[in-house]
Amino acid sequence: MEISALQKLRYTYKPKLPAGLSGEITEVALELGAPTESISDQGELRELFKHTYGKPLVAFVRGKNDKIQKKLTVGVILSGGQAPGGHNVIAGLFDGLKKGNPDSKLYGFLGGPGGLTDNKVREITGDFMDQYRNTGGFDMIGSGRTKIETPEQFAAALETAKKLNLDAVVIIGGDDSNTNAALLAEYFLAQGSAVQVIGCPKTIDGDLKNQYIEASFGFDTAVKTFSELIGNIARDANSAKKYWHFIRLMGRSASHIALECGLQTQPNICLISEEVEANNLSLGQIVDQICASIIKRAENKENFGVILIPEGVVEFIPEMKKLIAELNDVMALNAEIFAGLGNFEAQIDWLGGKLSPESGTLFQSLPEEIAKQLLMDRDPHGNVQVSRIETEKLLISMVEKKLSQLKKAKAYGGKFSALGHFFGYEGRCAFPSNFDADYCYSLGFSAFVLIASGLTGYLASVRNLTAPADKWIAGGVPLTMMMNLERRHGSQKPVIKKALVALEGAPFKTLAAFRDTWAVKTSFVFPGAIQYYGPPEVCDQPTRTLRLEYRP
Ligand code: FBP
Repeated sequence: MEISALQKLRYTYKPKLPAGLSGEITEVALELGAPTESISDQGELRELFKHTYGKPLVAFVRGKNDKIQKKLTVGVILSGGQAPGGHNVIAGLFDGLKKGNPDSKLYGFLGGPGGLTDNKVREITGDFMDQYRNTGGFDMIGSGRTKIETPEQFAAALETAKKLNLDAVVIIGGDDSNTNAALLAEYFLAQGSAVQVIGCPKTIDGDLKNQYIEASFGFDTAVKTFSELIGNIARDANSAKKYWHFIRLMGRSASHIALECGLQTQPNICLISEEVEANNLSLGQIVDQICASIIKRAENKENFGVILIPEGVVEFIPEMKKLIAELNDVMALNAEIFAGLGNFEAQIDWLGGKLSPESGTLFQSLPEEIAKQLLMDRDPHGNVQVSRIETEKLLISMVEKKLSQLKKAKAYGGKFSALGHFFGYEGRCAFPSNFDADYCYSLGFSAFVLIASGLTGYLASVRNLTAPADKWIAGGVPLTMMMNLERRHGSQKPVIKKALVALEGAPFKTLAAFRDTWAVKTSFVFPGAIQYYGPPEVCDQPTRTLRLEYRP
């Protein structure tokens, strides 16, 4: 198969490692911190994670490590949505294992966590690995969203680990997948098994972060890819001067992606779901805000613009949130009946009277396509699949309606022509930026060191990310340290806390300081495509979010 010139060149890219991980492998040692606590619910979590709770933070330093050359057999899983750099996590893990001991083996579980429970696996050899270095995508071994939750699934995972003689499993995933990693680590120990479990923080959504995890991998490349596209659209809008572009951006719950793209491109409007919720905004109020900018710009003869919409916003508008929660409950409680209803009309008939009066009225008022999308299947973690709800179209139709009313009342005299876009899949498999290529490789290498050092129930961590890569600080964070109890499917469950956009944080405050100007005055910035070769200020810059959070 012919490959592109860029891919060929990327194969030769040597990811940068933090100083603590480069040099002689026998000199990568561990520095242990004090015992840790979970973020809340300490008593309950200590009880639930009897074997893994309270472990110390770990940093890698130069020093003697007599365990590092042990021969190991490890299995790796890519879990959940694709994120640029996943292949480099595997590359870092593979190279670490082979550096430690050339006889160590790495297996890749196929198609996500289901590969572990169903023992679908392939060995990762050097030749196979080399075809995927510094490439995007998860196609090397595939991914999946299977949640390991039943006793049978846990037992099947242990069975596979025994059959393959595994020393450890590495789970590359987001908050839900790493919650699973924590449960699996605990389960193995409770069953008297020595199989270790290590997680790596992945998700373009950027919501798996905290004091010790500065960013999840994939976010950097995805936001740079989306920002390039948004910049191109903004320039087209500024050239043609005839369209308003409503651009929905992936990110499920959190608005980190929209916020970062907003900071990079300076659109007229950038909605932030967390702010919508905090201010208790209704759909109508959001539409009013958008119309205010359209009207002001029309007065300046600028009948064009760019609006960024986080895909999760529907779940943060209190009235929509209530409706979705009611639909979730009704659909979950009557799953079989609901699945048996032939079509949308039958679903609507059946739903009649099952929603509260307010939610029923709101549901009726939605365009048919949106109502249908709200009734689509939930994901295995019980989430509504927001990537399939076309909020940009909903907002366009509501804005059109409002503007035509205003026109009749002579309160608006502009022209309004809108186009909808959705960016998500475009950015999830891009060639990882140098940042993600280096970060992911370092995470994979860190996972190896944690395994070789005999640890379990840890998330690989690489910090100080706004500094050059050799100054990064690698180590591990106990998974239980990031957990709390949350209500899921009607009962309290231990989960890793999702990081939403902090309204008191520097990235949001920066957007808030400028957006009133951007709403009226054309202020677009055009970031251009990710560059892989060239000066570091062009190729290796971390996101604005990271720089604002860690280098104010
Ligand atoms: P992860 O949290 O698993 O990384 O996935 C994130 C995401 O890309 C969301 O931004 C998006 O809503 C969702 O996956 C789409 O899911 P799917 O890939 O199943 O269509």
